[in-house]
Amino acid sequence: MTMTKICLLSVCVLAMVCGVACAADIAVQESMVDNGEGVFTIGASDLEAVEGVGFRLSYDPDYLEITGVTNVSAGYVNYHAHDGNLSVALIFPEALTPTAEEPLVSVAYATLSDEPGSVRMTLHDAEYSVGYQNLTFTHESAADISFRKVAADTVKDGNWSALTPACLQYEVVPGVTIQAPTVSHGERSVFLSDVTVRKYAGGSWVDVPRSDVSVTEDGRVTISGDLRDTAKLNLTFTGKALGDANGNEVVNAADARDIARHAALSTPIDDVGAFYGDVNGNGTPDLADVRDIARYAVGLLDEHFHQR
Ligand SMILES: [Ca+2]
Ligand SMILES: [Ca+2]
Repeated sequence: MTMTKICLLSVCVLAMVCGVACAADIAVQESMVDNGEGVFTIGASDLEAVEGVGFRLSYDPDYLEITGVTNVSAGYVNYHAHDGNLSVALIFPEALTPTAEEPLVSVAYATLSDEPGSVRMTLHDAEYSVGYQNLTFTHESAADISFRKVAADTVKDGNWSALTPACLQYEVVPGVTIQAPTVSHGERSVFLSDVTVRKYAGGSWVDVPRSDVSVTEDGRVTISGDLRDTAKLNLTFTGKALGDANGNEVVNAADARDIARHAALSTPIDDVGAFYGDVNGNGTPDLADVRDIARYAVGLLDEHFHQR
């Protein structure tokens, strides 16, 4: 009994200290999602042992419709979306310490336009409860979510093969953060870092010079030059065909040979070559891939490495 009292007391003290001193944060976790229908998530950090969280999100209702809110942490959710405002209340059956990485809720949306867009999301007036006390903190944060329009995705649509390179093409509005996409196969993944860019300005599409486009090692794409009249950007990220271990734009016996040397003699093959050479997606460029690529090269297998 004494222990319980001490514990309750310490929770209250912690809560009061936290309520004053903590800059607890609730944030929209994605910066880019696809237009049409989809979900983005909201997470929280620096909240300790909370029994409930409430927040309000404002957005542009002319571009975006919120169609539902699902609690992805344990507990119950109530929400109300109206006229560019989404109010959310979460109640946890047991006190929870959310982490920034783990989402609290996922929010389903539909964009009201087929065009790419960017919406400023503002989170307001968060309130949370610790030790059965409501604690409010005046906290407002804003971030832009960009909605991209995907024009082509050979990996998602199943066209990626020995004849068709991995490719993702999409449109965005200027000013958004652009990250080179990764393509995954089995347990490996690589960046599609080869990018070409066009801009829509003055009613037509114009190529952006390669010298104006740079991609950092961690995949951040920067476009320099004058984008003032640009309504939208089209980005095409291209990788290699499946099986093109040596990256020379064709899948043939030379790729099989390089993987065979790598597998048998431990001749180094770079990470990108290892990714594209692993045609069966088991995580290793091995003799099974050598066999499949060799069979493809002589016409026994089709471009998806299936029996003809
Ligand atoms: Ca090749
Ligand atoms: Ca393999």
